[in-house]
Amino acid sequence: MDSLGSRCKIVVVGDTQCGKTALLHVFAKDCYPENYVPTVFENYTASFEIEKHRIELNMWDTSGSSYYDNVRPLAYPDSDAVLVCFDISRPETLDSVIKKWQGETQEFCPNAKVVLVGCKLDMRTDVSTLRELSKQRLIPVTHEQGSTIARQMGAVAYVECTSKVSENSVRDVFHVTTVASVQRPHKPQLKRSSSRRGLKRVSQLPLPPLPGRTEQMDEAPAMRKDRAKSCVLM
Ligand SMILES: Nc1nc2c(ncn2[C@@H]2O[C@H](COP(=O)(O)OP(=O)(O)OP(=O)(O)O)[C@@H](O)[C@H]2O)c(=O)[nH]1
Ligand SMILES: [Mg+2]
Repeated sequence: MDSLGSRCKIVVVGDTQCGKTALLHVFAKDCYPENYVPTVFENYTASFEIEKHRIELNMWDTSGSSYYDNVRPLAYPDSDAVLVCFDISRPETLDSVIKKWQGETQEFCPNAKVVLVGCKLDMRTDVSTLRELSKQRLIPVTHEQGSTIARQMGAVAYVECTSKVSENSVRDVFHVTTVASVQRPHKPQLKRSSSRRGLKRVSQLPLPPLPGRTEQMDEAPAMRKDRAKSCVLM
């Protein structure tokens, strides 16, 4: 946060194709990219209003490719929060969280709040994904596995989302992250009023945010049920 507490820098990391760019596109641009375009670096802006204070979010999208391991650290300085992402349908991407992303974020931004994000929640019940994984005697990452790793790595929260199916689940990720970034000891709780779409998103945020918060109507019932347990604060 800057000295006025009005800016928040969020860096998004995780294995390649785990869903980082889709997450940022849905949140900041209101569009879900069906086609995969590899990232090098990309910046996004949005804003939240918390108790009448507007917080500008400066979000850095990075490449998950090891080819960029030497340039990715350029994104880390002065970050308030790091979203460490993995793909729920690819268990090896959660392994990488421990093997690679935890160490890298600790090394380059030890003071940033870490939120572990399980992307592609919709794929947990996808029949062809389940079939493919079962051939290797695997299953998609469970909620419990994700929250256990989040706890192990000292994350402030574990959140699951699907950029493809639920914009609300994506909003929850940034909601939790922003609140964690601005939180000071003994601060009064924060409240959400309204939100608006587009590059400049303005919303006021509820605390405690999750789990079991009011669900909204633009999701399939199964997804609403999933959202009720999709975030765990550590
Ligand atoms: N089913 C499903 N597919 C998703 C979701 N999010 C992203 N994808 C798809 O997964 C692929 C990779 O997504 P990206 O967001 O580009 O991946 P990335 O993590 O930015 O990858 P790099 O830029 O290489 O690091 C794309 O084809 C997306 O359409 C999701 O929530 N559900
Ligand atoms: Mg990308």
